[in-house]
Amino acid sequence: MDKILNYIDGELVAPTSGNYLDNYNPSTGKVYSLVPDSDKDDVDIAVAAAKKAFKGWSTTSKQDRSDILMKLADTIEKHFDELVKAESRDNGKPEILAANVDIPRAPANIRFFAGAILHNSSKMHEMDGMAINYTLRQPIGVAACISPWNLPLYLLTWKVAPALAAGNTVVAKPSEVTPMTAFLFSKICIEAGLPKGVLNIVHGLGSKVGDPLTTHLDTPIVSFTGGTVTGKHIASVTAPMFKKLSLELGGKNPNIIFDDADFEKAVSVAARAAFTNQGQICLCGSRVFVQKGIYDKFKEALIVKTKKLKVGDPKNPKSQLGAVVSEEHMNKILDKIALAKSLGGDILIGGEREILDGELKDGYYIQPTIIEGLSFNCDINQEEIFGPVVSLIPFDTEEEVIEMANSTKYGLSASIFTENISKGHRVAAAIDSGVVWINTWLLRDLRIPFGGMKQSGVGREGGFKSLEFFTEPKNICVKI
Ligand code: TXE
Repeated sequence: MDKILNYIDGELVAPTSGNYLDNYNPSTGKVYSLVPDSDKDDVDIAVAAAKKAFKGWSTTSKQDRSDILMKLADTIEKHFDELVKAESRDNGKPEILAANVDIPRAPANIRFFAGAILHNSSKMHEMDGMAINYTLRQPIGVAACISPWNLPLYLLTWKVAPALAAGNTVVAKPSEVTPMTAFLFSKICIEAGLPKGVLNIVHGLGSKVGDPLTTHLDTPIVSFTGGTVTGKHIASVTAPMFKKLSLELGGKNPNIIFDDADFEKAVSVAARAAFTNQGQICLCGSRVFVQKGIYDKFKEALIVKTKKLKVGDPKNPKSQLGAVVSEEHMNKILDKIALAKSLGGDILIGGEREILDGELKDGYYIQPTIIEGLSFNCDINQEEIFGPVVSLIPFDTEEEVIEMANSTKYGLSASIFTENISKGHRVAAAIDSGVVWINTWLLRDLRIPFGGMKQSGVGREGGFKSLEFFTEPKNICVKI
């Protein structure tokens, strides 16, 4: 059985304890590799290596850092097919999705920040001819980057790239549920000639690796993407240590369809926003609010569209949905569907585990599911399900839908469908979320400030916001 290794100080190494955890292929429900069950000892060694490498990396010129990162991006592309297959096998997502979204975004993230660091500038404040203040933005030290299982390589590189471009060194902890592409990425770093210790990857559990990493005295910056409960814990342990903290957490995102929407577009995007990646994207539109004038027509069209979605072998290019990430997660989603029924919800389509044939029979497949008839403030419409489950909620007026959309503790993203441009702007301004799309979903520009309000997160990533996060401003006042 393949053994994944940690990447520390430029070398691929076994965990010091010698212990491993099982790594499952969600499409078959079978163990197919082993992931290091690392602990504090491995974290200490990795942080020490990153700390040692900081001096050299932070004083490497921006151009040289940029060149090395560009080479890293090129090397990822050399291994494109291998990464696509690995991401799909590790996560359960269709290969076609990994090929179109996950894996292309990894080199794109790296190239984006490798370029951005060359175009960054800092501020100057002039004091009426008396003095000038200028602000240096300097790298901070070792960044702890913790990433989740839904978009494994995509989100790992989204953190590592700006941290490294800004001149920090990194200890990363990928999700123990989907470690494979991070492991392949560490081999790619070696192939591309990334200097030793600049990036270190320690695999293992949140409690045994994540905790010692986020609370380590030598990791002054912590960047985390994952669940809100874990984010709250990380905030509580890092705040007393005065660390710089960025949290990208969950979402329960409203998708608002007005009567005057471009109907076909709204239906098609609503299906995509609900079910892409088996609904396991923090930006998924899991609450669809439809204005009453088109509610029945919209519902029928969404059911027809959903019926056509093929749940199947992730390797089959015709499969639009693959497996969800783990047995535990599948059971959590199925429990939520059972709860929806017990609360009086009608399952319009789906609602069951899908059993496939042959070696896929034990895989974690769930039918795309549409629920209606539940109040906007019940558990199903307030808490994240993070699976292929969407809830339909009718509304009358703009005021009413804004109130319902804003009723959750989350505030990550929202979509609004209307052909009335004034209404689109007005509702967008009134929605409590960090990202709002009008007449689209998940159209990402890497320069925008990306992140959530309320319990969806703290801080913003993206563009120069990421470079700001991964640097410390220092003002220098010069008397003239
Ligand atoms: O995430 P966790 P889980 C949501 C989704 C999902 C729920 C829980 O609703 O059902 O979160 O998923 C690491 N200190 N999202 O339990 O635990 C962990 O090892 C430091 C939304 O899988 O938050 C992994 O690397 N790190 C989300 C990472 O945190 C710790 C994507 C995320 O795992 C830790 C994923 C600790 N004490 C789930 N405990 C999104 N926003 O996209 C765990 N980790």
